[in-house]
Amino acid sequence: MKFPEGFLWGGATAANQFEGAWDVDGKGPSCMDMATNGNHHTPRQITPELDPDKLYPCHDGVDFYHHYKEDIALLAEMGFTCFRFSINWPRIFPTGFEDEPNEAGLEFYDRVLDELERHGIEPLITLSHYEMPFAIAQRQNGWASRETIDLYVKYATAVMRRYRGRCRKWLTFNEINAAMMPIGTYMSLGILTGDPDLRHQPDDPQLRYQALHHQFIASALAVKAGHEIDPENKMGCMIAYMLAYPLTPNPADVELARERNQYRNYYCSDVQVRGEYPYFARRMWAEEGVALDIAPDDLEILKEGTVDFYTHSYYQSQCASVDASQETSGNLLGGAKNPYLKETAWEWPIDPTGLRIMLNQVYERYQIPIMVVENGLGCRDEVNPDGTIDDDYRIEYLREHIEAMGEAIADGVEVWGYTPWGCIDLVSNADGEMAKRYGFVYVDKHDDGTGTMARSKKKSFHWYKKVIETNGADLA
Ligand code: BGP
Repeated sequence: MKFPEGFLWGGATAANQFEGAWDVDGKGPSCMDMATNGNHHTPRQITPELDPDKLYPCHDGVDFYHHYKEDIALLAEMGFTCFRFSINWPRIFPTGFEDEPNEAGLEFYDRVLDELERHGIEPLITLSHYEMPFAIAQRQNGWASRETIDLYVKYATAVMRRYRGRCRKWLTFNEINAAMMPIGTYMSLGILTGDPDLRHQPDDPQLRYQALHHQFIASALAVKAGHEIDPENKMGCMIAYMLAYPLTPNPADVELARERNQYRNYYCSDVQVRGEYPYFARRMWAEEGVALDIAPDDLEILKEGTVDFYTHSYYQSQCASVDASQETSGNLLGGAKNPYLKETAWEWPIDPTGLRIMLNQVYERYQIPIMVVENGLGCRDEVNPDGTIDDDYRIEYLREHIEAMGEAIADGVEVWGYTPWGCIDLVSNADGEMAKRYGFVYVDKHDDGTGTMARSKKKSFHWYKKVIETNGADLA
């Protein structure tokens, strides 16, 4: 297996799950700061007022804010050439409505970038990873309001100006297609419906697709601004790729899988890569009872703000079946169980070949460079009495996915790099728990909020170091 010269090897994190220090140095509360902990069976609750009797895992995260030097040194020790992280919007604009950015917040990322530069690690920055200042949700219902576009552009511009020349790869929104599902309503769009259940928000496509339209406009304006601020900036989209297979060769299943792939995966990336709504949008809107309010200049803005590269997360595939009894809601994306695949303890099907398939699908459609910016196995880790952690299951998962990505590259797909998720353990997103870990580095923090935050290397740490050293040649 040979990876291209200069292939970027790294890992990925998100501010709200990682940084902690939620109210330090002038930071305002973000939407996810108002979400309680949960687990696989108990959804996180959105509490517009903080409840002193509840636990808010994002408040402390794993305290990257105070451990960044040590953490980046660990990434460097593994040989990282790229680190994907997000900037915490309310650290820069505490409510979103200020005219001037919070200098102390900007200085934190100066320090992070200093450390990365010292170690020769290239940053890849997500401007908004499931987060916005909570005040925007409260005052104008997040992305439901068109006014949020200006607040985002102000923030994105301030950040891209400040770090001009220090970061050359930017992603406008994490998993922008989360808005295609009810779970995206609060998590991605900052809309307060009054229903506290983060995962099972009321299904209101009109509200979600209109808010998503505002995000598309904001993304296109940020892409344009990024190019103006520094012509060397590469601006990317980020899609949660939900690969759907037909459960059977019944043409009705095949058709359902086609539709799911189009709606869930390509509706958003067609807008961001091609600069226009896809041909199938009209029918989708009609079927979902959606009438978009599109302002006169919007379609031109979308055309002028197309991205330079495509990035995505990939964790699992799913099957589509017209037989309702086959469909389960076990994993986040739903779908029918695939009898050929094993599942994680959190019921996410494990499908490395799916990564090769989807990379080919995306490249065939767009012919622009791709980065796999999230992938990984979320599971429990046991600490041995001597403090070591033998996470062979994680090594196996990653090895098989790297192999599949290598095959896609051999197929001819242009892949720039690989940044597996949660390279240092962090708070899980959908469930808000610590028990579900992804890292090469273990963090001593637990679901009840206890723990020393001490970092230790898992077996996968040493394995990934060797993978990077040999540019993917040694995956053993
Ligand atoms: C993606 C998100 C991440 C992340 C990951 C794993 O959807 O972009 O923020 O957390 O999934 O999901 P979870 O943390 O729920 O296991």
